[in-house]
Amino acid sequence: GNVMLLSNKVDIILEKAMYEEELTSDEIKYLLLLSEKDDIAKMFRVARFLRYKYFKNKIFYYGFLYFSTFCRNNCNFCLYRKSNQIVQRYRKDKKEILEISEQLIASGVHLIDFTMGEDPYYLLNDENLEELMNLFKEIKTKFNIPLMVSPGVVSEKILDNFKIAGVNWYACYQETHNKKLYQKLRINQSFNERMEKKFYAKKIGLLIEEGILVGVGETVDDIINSFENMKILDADQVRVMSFIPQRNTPMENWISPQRIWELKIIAVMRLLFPDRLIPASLDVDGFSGLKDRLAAGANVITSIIPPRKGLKGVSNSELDIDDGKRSTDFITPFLMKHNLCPANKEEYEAWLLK
Ligand code: SAM
Ligand code: MD0
Ligand code: SF4
Repeated sequence: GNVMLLSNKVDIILEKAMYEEELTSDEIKYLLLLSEKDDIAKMFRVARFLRYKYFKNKIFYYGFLYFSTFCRNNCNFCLYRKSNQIVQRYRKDKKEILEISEQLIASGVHLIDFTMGEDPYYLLNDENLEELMNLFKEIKTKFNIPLMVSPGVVSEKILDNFKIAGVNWYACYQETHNKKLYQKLRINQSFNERMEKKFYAKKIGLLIEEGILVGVGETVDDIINSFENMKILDADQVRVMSFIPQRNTPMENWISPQRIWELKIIAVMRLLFPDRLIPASLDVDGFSGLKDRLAAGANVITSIIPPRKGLKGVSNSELDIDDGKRSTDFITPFLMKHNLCPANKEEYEAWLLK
């Protein structure tokens, strides 16, 4: 059986986590601050145990379609902030979006994440927005695939329309739940409004994804505070990403955090939210970062992007895209080698209905 020697504090906490007993903030903090290799390895093992309990060895694939990189905001961490004049922007047209979606679906993704900057072309023009809604409807009826939108903060009416168009998920990351830090990152954006849109989306039956950025000046207590907010939101998918400094932005000279920080947070999220979806994003360290994130308990691979379509990522906007290392063909053999495998369509859709 599963006999654990409860000789020290880490074992006691991990045993509680294994039985899904609620952890105190002190216990969560203790786990986040683990520094011994063996202790961290034990925590990752419990994270994988809980992942297995709810998902067996099945991993979900999310296609990422960043269809407009225009944005009216000026987030200090983001390459695509409005003031960044040196970045080449694009807005994919309807035909391109359809084609790329078709290609992603054929490659076996379980969902497509339609992401944009807060592009005035859509957000300030009802006709263009309606066309976008129609495109989502079309993709939905044609391919019967789960859809996510990541459009930034939008009105309740727009969220209603996404729901009507058949969209399943609204992704909108707070980055931090420390209001002071938030104001430094998402300058001139309302903290409360961004939170409230997620509550609204949840209320009208959309699934929601909440997420945090690390390496941006947060404390351990900020992370614990974010976990509490994720719980209150009842987020269906929760993510953490390490900050990648971007050229020609206010934070370009920051140092990217050591990855063990993100990995420990992934593992603790798995302990706290064992049945939820937790991404291993290809956008942070590309393909080479996948193994560790999966070992820490992630169960969704996000930022799958087809090569040579002129598409970009966000945090590592080009890494591994055009050489095909962000495609399912490349990733599936790697999963199999590590005793994991892509779920089938029905398995993903069964999770959505729960
Ligand atoms: N524009 C929409 C928004 O901000 O909600 C959706 C797309 S936005 C580009 C998606 C996410 O990418 C952000 O919420 C942030 O967490 C992440 N991101 C942006 N820049 C990043 C960076 N330099 N390093 C790591 N993650 C980053
Ligand atoms: C990702 N680069 O999945 C994407 C992006 C937006 N919903 C997701 C951050 O990692
Ligand atoms: Fe715009 Fe999103 Fe980048 Fe902020 S994170 S600047 S809202 S694209």
